[in-house]
Amino acid sequence: MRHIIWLVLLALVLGSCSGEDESGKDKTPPAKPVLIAHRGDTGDGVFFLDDDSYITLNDENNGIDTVPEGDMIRLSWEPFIDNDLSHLKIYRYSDIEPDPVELGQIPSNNRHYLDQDDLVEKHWYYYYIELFDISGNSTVSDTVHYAILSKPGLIAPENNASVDIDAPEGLSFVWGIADDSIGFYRVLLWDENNDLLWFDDFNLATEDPPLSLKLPQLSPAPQPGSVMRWRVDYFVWDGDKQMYMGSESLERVFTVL
Ligand SMILES: [Ca+2]
Ligand SMILES: [Ca+2]
Repeated sequence: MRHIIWLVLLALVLGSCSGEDESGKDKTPPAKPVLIAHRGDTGDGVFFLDDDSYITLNDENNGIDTVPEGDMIRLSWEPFIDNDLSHLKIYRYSDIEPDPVELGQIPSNNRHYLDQDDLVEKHWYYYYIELFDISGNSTVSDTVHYAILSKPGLIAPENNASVDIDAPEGLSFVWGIADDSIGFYRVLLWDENNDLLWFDDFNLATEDPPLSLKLPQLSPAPQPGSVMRWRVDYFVWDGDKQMYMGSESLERVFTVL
């Protein structure tokens, strides 16, 4: 008898804590998922999360963005907090497809989603997710947006080149104009540890293509044999949206002689 009383008490306690109804089914939806808006780009420096804490922006933590691998948009979100989660659905709409489209469904332990559809350049795409728990309850997130541009084509140095950065003429990064908009280009250089060694912005004025930027003397000087990775990002301001549209070129590597 004592066991039965304990079991009844236990059931009452569990029921009142976990949002179950009389049938024992979980009715508590997940906490609202938080998508990460575009915070800026690699090279922009720090982004303040609140008054006291900031992060240095990189390709991983800058929120919704494009990627070097293709004409894609990568969506990311804050870690989910519920422990009874199952999966999430990703939705997208835009000016050219105003009704939200379900892009797919992925397990809830993912931190990113890569939209690899045929995205149209200079169109703003809006995304939100719906997060489900194992009982089928769901909660919809906020909405974030981004627009991609065409990618700059890299010209020199060739991929996998061996480069003497101490040569008298130095090392110039050379690329082609991405489109006919008035924007700016950012050349980015990383070392093998994925640390950003150098970047510089190139504001297009009247230059004829191809465009180029010369690598300055780095301190400390890269060791011979070290492998460097570089690419060129391209940005065009959208006055209506008050943010940049962006693209990231394919990445190349070279070895320091
Ligand atoms: Ca639940
Ligand atoms: Ca970017």
